[in-house]
Amino acid sequence: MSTCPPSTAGLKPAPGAHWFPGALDRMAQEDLLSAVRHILVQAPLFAPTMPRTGKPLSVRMSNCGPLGWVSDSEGYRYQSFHPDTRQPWPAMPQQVLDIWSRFSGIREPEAILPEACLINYYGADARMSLHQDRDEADLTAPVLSISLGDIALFRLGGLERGAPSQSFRLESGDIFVLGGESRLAFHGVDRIIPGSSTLLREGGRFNLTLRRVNVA
Ligand code: MD3
Ligand code: FE
Repeated sequence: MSTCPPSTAGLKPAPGAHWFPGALDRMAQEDLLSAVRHILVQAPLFAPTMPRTGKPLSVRMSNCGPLGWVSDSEGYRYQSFHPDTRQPWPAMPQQVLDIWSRFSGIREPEAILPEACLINYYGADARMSLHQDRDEADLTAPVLSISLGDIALFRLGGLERGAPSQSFRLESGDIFVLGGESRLAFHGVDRIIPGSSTLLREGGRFNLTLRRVNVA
């Protein structure tokens, strides 16, 4: 398999941000989707709620890998088991680990592996409001996102909430890597475009987000 490091390919919308439109061809998307479906049999999508208010998020979630991100009235956290089934998260599939090694920009022999793969599912009306990802102890490792299904209108801002932002149409098969100065950038999903992809028979969008949580 060829390597495609962020320094030599893809677009660079902000320092430390790398966008690889069309990184995965249709066959790779279908193969990854089937791995996701298999995970969701063991670890079904759950409905996260906001800390304090208990208001449901519009996105549904699951995870694979040693740790998974969950949110409920107790707060946000990483934990090793599904909040409803209490079962350990399924292993990260090889396809996901291969994508990390090709696109994360982390060079051998560092071999820093992702510990969490958050699976977000967006139905037609789901959104994700502007936020920072800072629940990880290791904020030096990049975050890698994989889009499958309908197009998302993704917003990438700066290090402060009010900073100017850029909007991207993330399509099925796109990979986005956020490292360096962009690791703590505000970001969100304004909406998806229902019916813009034929990948998911039920419509909507999966986003897989690979993260290092603990300092290696
Ligand atoms: C920019 N997910 O799960 S992925 C999330 O499309 C999340 O589901 C969105 O934000 C989604 O936390 C966006 C792209 C992304 C992921 C992590 C980032 C962008 C990021 C971390 C820092 C800056
Ligand atoms: Fe995020």
